[in-house]
Amino acid sequence: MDISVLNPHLQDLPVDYLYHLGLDSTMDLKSIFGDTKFVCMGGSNERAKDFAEKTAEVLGLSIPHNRGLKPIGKTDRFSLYKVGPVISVSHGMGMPSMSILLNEITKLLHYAECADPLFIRIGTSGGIGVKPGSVVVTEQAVNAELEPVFEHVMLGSRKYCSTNVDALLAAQLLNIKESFPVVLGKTMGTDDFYEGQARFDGALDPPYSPKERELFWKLAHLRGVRNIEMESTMFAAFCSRARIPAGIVCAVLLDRLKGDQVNDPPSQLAQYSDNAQKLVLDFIVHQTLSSPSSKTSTTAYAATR
Ligand code: R2B
Ligand code: URA
Repeated sequence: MDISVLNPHLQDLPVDYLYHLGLDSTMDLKSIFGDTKFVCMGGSNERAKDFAEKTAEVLGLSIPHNRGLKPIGKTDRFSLYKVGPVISVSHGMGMPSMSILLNEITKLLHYAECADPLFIRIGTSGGIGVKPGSVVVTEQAVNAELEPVFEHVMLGSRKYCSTNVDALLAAQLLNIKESFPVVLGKTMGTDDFYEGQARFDGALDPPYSPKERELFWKLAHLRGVRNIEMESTMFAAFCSRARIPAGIVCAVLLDRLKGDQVNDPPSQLAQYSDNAQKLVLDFIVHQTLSSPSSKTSTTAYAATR
């Protein structure tokens, strides 16, 4: 990790409490997290656990059979698992939640003296002219105005940060062969699921017409946007400031050119999400096999709470 970009004020804290994770800097974080290579984040607690279990399976790591895989730290906000070189953690919905997680995970890895982790968001999204079940690998995140910037208000003024992701990581993810379509595209990150994503099925009467929406979809598609979700710009901006290589891999749950409601059967939606997880798992296996230094742990870490 490039410590030159980290907050110098952290040195003045006798103890840094990572409040939302239920961990702090006096703990032996190095022995648990020091060998982390991949930090994989998804919205829900269940999917973080699911991904951790699949990671153990594909890397051939054993999970203590008497206790199963247990989350590390507290779980009222996020659920965090460590399996071999992989952290699987939930980030909740939206940029404020993602921001809290990114700050605390980054500090955690710093205190753990972790060398060069990659951060990957594995999410769900609405496609723009992309079929459900496809996976979009983000080439750049854009905001709800289709601009590649993340706006952050500090001390009453607006600050801007670019939203580029790691081009090499995106290329490596796209290189993995899968049985479902994997496409490269820009990802629009919004602060709302309903009107912020141009839906007509929110609770309130939208202040736009179907014709206006159609024009917006055309413009977005023309600018290279292939999916919409709610964390990408914040995630990309944070990782770019922190100089941590970042990738965003999202399953498409529905094509927004065809509708608003996420109404495929739950088993079908779960299959779509599995596709995004599978692409990242295949990437991790590929990287782990091609880099022996990644094979540092032999067991899935199951911490007590
Ligand atoms: C995708 O799905 C969630 C909303 O349903 C949100 O977290 C996102 O980015
Ligand atoms: N997540 C979103 O943010 N939007 C969608 O349409 C589907 C999933």
